[in-house]
Amino acid sequence: MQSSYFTLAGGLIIFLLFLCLRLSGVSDGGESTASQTADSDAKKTRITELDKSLSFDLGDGVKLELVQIPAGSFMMGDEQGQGEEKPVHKVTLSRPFYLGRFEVTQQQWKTVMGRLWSHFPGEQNPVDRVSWQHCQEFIAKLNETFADEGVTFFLPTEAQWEYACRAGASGPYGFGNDPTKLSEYAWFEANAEGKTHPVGEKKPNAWGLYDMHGNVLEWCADWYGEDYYKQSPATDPAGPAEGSHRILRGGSWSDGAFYCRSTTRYCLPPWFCVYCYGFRVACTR
Ligand SMILES: [Ca+2]
Repeated sequence: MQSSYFTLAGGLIIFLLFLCLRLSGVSDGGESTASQTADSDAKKTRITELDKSLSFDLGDGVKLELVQIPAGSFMMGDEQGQGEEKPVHKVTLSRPFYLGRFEVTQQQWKTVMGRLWSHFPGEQNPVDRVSWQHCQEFIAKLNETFADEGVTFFLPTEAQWEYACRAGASGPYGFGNDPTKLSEYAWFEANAEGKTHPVGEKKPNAWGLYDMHGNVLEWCADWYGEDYYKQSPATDPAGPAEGSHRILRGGSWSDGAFYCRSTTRYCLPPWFCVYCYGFRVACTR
């Protein structure tokens, strides 16, 4: 009888040991699976491919959409414009790229940079009072965030910007020649009431880009060169090798129609920031 008790106790101990080992194994396996899932989620792409555009998930439900711009050629400059817009010359952009559908908003800026110092309030208003250098910090953070996605963000060159603003049009505006139509496409001196407005409220151009004319002036990558058009390379011009001022394009809420043309060239030192200046980002993939 005593022997039976020992046998029963021994069997029970072996069963409990087996159960412990089994549970331990399940637990290890479970943790491992959860860990693999977390890794997989972390590596999961944060880019959504839409029809001719890319949508980047910046976090907290905030998205950044860039529109596909085809490679191609156009006539850059305006013979009716200011001296620095001449001569009109043929430029070829040899590679397609993506360009922000909208100016970078204050919500996007705050999500990426963590703080905001724009003058005009409004999450969907374009970020303003940012210098060229601030824009580079924003772009560096984007490139860090999407480093594993094969994407490179940058400010557009002024050739890329003008090409995208024209969207195939040859007149002074992306929508044609008639400046009386500018109110349909832009916030500028005549209708902006002295402030920026939420992005995307006006009509887009033929390539689906909003606020290329007006709202905020947009920083471009290039150094400014007054005579650059006289010596510009015909393919993928990127501005002078050095300079003191960076390019801005498109005019702003405070500019008249003439200064919101596709070809108008502004320039300021890269550290300069007031409430007319913002930007949109470009990328290649
Ligand atoms: Ca603009």
